[in-house]
Amino acid sequence: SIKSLRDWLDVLKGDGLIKTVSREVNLKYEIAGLGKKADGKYALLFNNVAGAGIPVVTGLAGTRAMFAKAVGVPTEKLVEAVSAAQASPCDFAIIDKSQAPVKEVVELSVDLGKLPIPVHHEKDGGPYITAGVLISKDPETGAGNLSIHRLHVLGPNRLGILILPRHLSHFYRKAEAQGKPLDVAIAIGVDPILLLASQAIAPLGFDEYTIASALYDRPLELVPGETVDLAVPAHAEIVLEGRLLPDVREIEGPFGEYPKYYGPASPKPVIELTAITTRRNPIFHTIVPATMEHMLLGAIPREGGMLQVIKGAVPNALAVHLTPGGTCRYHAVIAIDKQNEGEAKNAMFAAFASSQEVKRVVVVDKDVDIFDPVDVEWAIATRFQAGRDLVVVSDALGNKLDPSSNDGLSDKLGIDATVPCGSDPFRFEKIRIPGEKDLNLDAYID
Ligand code: FMN
Repeated sequence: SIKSLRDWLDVLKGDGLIKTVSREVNLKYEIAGLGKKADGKYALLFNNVAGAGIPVVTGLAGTRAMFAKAVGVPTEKLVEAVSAAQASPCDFAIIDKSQAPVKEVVELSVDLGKLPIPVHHEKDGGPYITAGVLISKDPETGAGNLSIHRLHVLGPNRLGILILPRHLSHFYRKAEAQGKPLDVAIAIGVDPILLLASQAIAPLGFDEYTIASALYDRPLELVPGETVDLAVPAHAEIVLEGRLLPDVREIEGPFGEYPKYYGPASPKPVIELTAITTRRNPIFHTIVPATMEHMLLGAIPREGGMLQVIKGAVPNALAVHLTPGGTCRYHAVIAIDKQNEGEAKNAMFAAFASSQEVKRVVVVDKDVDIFDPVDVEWAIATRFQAGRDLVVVSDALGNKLDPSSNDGLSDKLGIDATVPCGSDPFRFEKIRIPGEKDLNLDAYID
């Protein structure tokens, strides 16, 4: 199985799922524009980036099938595999610096100008690192954490960062209350497994490195940082080390985000970088915001975590899908094998509880394909009555990047599109033509 970005690029090459661009491309808009065109089809490797000696890759996994290939499971088992990894975490391993490719080049002064950091959207505040896995630790308990954050280049060794109210913000608040900086490291150029693990919706104190190790099916190899008290992925292309400064805020943004709107500019925390370590001839990875690479990274681990929580409440829940039209975050569809009246509503509550971003949940029966928006709408059209089956909760915590929210305060909508228990089964039986599935129309046409 893979253990680095390079391993993954080899797999993509073998499957014809990466194309190389040798023509010169601009960091401003051109890489993002081309990445967007290839979105959901194949990865792009830019070998000739104007003004930069380092190649850029984007679209590492733009389909569920590509993520499943990385994890080594069939596509329909992907969410289950992520969920299982979270349920049975494994130890990581600390290896010696001499064995760690990411330590081939070590520099204690950082000049971000040497990295090929793209500008993605028209109104972005500047170049952004979008595919950095940020490593941090709880300053009190020492528990580790991984998360991805948009990082605005504010100077040669300064990054502005958006920290939504989750685990990193918790650590930062604790450090800041003591007037201390918080050590962080940012790994750029890792494989889809580590990217997926970083997105796990795990309880506070649950180290995502252990979920990654479970997904790799072997201990993820880490190596101590040079200037920070953190272990970093030994096979990353690039690791930036630094610290989140206490009581410092600088303007970060705007930035074109996954809901296809700009996150506004405002004062945000700042990371001061203290070291950069890389492989020889590193490759830089950028995620073009709002592409399927970005959306699925959000959806797959969330679906895995959500399914666990939903099954805890409704054991006969079957599957959950965070739909692309709902930004792969806001709209969930849950299939249940309904046994008791009311279960659909319990499944909704569990979904809302498992992820603060979810604002609409549709619950359907097992004869509905939750990945097919037409089938889901059909269930709503024919099995749902608003007076009976609608749930609305006002003013819960949602997502600040949703422009319809009131700075993150968001209403929650539940739609029970399941057939009421005790209904006449014939009334809700889907029509079917026997043998249709196996008929080959082409064989009949003259
Ligand atoms: N979360 C943020 O708080 N700020 C961001 O700027 C941000 N950017 C992201 C960019 C990408 C490409 C992806 C895939 C996710 C991003 N996220 C961002 C989401 C977090 O990384 C994710 O919710 C993570 O699980 C949070 O981890 P935590 O709960 O352990 O803190």
